[in-house]
Amino acid sequence: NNEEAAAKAAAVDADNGAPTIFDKIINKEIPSSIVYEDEKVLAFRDVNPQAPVHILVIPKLRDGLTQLGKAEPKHVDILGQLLYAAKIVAEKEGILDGFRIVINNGPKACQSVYHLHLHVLGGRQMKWPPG
Ligand code: D5M
Repeated sequence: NNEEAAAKAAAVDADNGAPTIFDKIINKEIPSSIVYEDEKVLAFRDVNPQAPVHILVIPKLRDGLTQLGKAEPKHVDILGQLLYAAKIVAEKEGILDGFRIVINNGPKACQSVYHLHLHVLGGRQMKWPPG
């Protein structure tokens, strides 16, 4: 029935700790359009852009951060580094006058990849509230 199907889909969508496609991007096993990279952080263009500029900023080491809701005190440094990298990316892309950071956490927020990532969106007039 519908309820069963929905529960099944939600289970698949929820965090199961499995490796994600972002590992392959980090290891350069699949191509991506990299915008910024340092020792800890990688930023690349989203394949399904929702704005003229749509870049994902991720930690190279997932370290349990499948989603923001799993953050612990040990993650505070990398969380700060990700946010600062998002600012560098916005600057590089010329959208410092208006950009948005989004983190989808869990099935109810439409998270689809369970490796923490910040969406950096800009290059158009953004609307509020978001969907
Ligand atoms: O966002 C996950 C995002 O990841 C979604 O916007 C598509 C993007 N994505 C998925 N696969 C790739 C590859 N291979 N390259 C670039 N971007 C990708 P979420 O917040 O989990 O819904």
